Amino acid sequence: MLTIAVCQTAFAVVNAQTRVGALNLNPGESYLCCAVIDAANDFAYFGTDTVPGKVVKVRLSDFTRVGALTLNAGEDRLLSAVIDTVNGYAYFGTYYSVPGIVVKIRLSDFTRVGALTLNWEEHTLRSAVIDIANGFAYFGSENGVVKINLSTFTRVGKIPYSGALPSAAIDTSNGFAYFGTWTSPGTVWRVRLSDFSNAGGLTLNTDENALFSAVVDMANGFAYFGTDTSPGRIVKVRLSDFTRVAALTLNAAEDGLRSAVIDSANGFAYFGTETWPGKVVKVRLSDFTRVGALTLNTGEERLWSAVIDTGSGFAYFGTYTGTLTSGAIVVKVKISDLTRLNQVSGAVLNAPANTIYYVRTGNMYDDSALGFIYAKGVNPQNIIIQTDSTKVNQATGAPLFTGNMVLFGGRAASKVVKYYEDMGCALVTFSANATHYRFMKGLTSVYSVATSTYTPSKADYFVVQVYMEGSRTVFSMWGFEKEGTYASGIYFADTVYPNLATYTQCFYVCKWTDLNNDGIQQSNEISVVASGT
Ligand SMILES: [Ca+2]
Repeated sequence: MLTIAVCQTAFAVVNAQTRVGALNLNPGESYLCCAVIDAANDFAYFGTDTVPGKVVKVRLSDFTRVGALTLNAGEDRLLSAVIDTVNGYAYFGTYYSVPGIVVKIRLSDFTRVGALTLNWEEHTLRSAVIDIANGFAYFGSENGVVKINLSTFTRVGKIPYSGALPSAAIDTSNGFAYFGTWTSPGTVWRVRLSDFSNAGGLTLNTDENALFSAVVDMANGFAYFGTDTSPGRIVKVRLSDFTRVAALTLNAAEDGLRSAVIDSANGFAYFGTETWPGKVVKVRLSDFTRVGALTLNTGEERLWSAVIDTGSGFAYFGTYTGTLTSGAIVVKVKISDLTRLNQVSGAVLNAPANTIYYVRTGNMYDDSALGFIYAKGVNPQNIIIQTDSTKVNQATGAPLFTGNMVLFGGRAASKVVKYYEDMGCALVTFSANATHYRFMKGLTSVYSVATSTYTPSKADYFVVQVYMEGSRTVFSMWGFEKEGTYASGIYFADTVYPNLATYTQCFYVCKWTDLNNDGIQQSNEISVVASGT
């Protein structure tokens, strides 16, 4: 059941990307040029283009700034970074120092443990990659690629190149690193890691200039380079024979691809733009098409750094901004999910015994709807109540268990539903204004009902939806009022379940009208009024 007084924050959703929130850093923590992530320990680290450089530590789970580390004098303007999550160190490369410096940070206690000064001409370290297994990092300087032995923290050697190398990506499985040049057109330089040799250059086509971002899809054998052009272009390079396969020109005003992350498992890459405000452009790798772009809020501009936590399904973009009174901004973006309703078959109904959690609210209408769904499952499952403090955090509504979940009732009835709506995870959320109840997808109303004519005992509305929280599938049904929630159960049992394979959208908003005026929800009185992904 829902009440009129409910008011909630809505989130911008475009093509299954959602802006979840923004974290404003402190004054002086400006111009985020590089970032690394330690997802297992729940932290990301952003390097600033300031004098001296700073490293800002962000905890991912609650999206808070933990602290900042100010480097030594001369360790200025951090433009590149790599992380060794196995041994617990991050390395940041300086810009504009002559010679260049690589600063080593211990992650466990977030301290600066040393710095390596390169040769005098090896400055402006714009890019870097790491080969953790073999213990080497490679920094792109304005005088070539410099190899560093991480265990001894010493300079090993250099492959000369005259000019800037703004992007880099590494294919450790085949033993190559790739560096993108700041030229017109751009060139991809390949470095063989086994003997640290120049393995050739691939010159791209006209207008494929200034390769400012790069990612590698090791599983499928491709690299993708983003250009600093207007509009931005993404060039796909096949690694097996080191050839240019294709290029994707983005839409107008999707300019200057300064950052990129990849979700190889799900087959997407995300590019951050040099625009005001910034945009995150999503590209599907399987057919190399632009899926869509998420425009961030005013002030969240110039996305020069990014990291991704594919396990939780979030990416984080750092802005190249800052003033005397405000630092840069880290924007959290939910990248998933496009989970289709028909996936409920495998994720819930046919799941092994006792792996699924049905969450009761304690309200008989919600829990009656639970019964309709539960009865369609092939195995016995867990039925819990939301007031069980061993299963649900009573303060936040966060589930305290792993496993897929089925939820009944709206945010006013279920604290778990409220939790997922407020964290930006739920696909369709509830909103009420002065005149309407609304089913929202981000900031967009997908269906609204005038409260002046709303009579739930005669006609009510509900949503059936499925979405992901990281690797967890959440199957959720709720109505504006109890009549709608109850209707969702009978509708699933009678109409959805027998035709589940045909339900290829992520959410369905339905209307029940008491056609025979008996005060009871029959499934032939229910129809879909909106659906989508
Ligand atoms: Ca009826």
